[in-house]
Amino acid sequence: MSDRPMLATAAALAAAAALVLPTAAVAESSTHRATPRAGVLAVQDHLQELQNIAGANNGNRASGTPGYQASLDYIRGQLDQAGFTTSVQEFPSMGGTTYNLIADTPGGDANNVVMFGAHLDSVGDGPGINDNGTGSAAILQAALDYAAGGETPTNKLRFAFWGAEEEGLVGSTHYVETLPEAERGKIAAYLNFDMVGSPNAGYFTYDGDDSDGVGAGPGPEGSAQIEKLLNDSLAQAGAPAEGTDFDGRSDYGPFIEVGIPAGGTFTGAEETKSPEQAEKWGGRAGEAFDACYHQSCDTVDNVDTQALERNFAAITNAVKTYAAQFPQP
Ligand code: PHI
Ligand code: ZN
Repeated sequence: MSDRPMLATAAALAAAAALVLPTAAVAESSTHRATPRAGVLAVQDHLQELQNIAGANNGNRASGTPGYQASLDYIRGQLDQAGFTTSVQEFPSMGGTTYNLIADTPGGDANNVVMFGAHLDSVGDGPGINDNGTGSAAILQAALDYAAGGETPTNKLRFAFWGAEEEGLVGSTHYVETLPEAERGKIAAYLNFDMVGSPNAGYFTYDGDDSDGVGAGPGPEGSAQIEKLLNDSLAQAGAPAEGTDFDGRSDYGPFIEVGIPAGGTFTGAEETKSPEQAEKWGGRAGEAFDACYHQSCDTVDNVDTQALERNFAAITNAVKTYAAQFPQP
């Protein structure tokens, strides 16, 4: 492609945006950089954008609010521009209406779909940047980076941004329950990312093989392989992971309930980091992984960049690996 039409488009976009955006938002907005960034720097740009959105909308991005709508519009715009096929699924929650955003690669085998999901809603008390701007921004950028590579996947990739997780996994439950049985059978795997930049980070992968022997049993067949792939990535990044039980506290719950293999990573919420964990991962023993969990202080300052970077590396590796083949060889 010659650079002339690209420049013209960028100039037109900038001009159009300047008309509608307040000056403060323009200054920090990633969408107005001359050269959009890639990788974890771009993930951080998305987080800043979500923070700005909350700031302009009563300090939160809770499902059913204008801050949620603006978050969805932002992410959808990025994916549309990169050539994904996006759709919005409406559903009721808490007496109102809210939405899931679904984005598919145009290519890939529609009978073998590998899904990556994150909840996009915050609680009402804060901007929800670690919970779960991090998971949303990380899978968004993994999708954009994959698309920029120009490869056609063997399996179709589907990225889901769930609404109303904080109201009880409402969006992901609605998606799975309304999916016709034949469509369910085409979903080879579901990978979930909820809180992947906790400020006093732990490194957890969902315990697909029940090797920990605690709480819920193993996930559907294939879950153990997902756990292994993510464990290998985190170990390589210098952060050997522990298991976290498949207890249904995030959006993978509805998927494992219908027998779809699942996995994901997590850096900890309100629980306390043990001395052994602080020894292994650094950080502060006796303190919460995320002391701002579900509070107004869950801002861009509530994110550990190294944890975000390591989890983003695990996500991009899973996208690349499962685009080609699931489970991994
Ligand atoms: N979904 C919870 C926090 C949470 C995230 C718990 C991941 C467990 C796991 I694995 C919330 O959004 O509050
Ligand atoms: Zn939450």
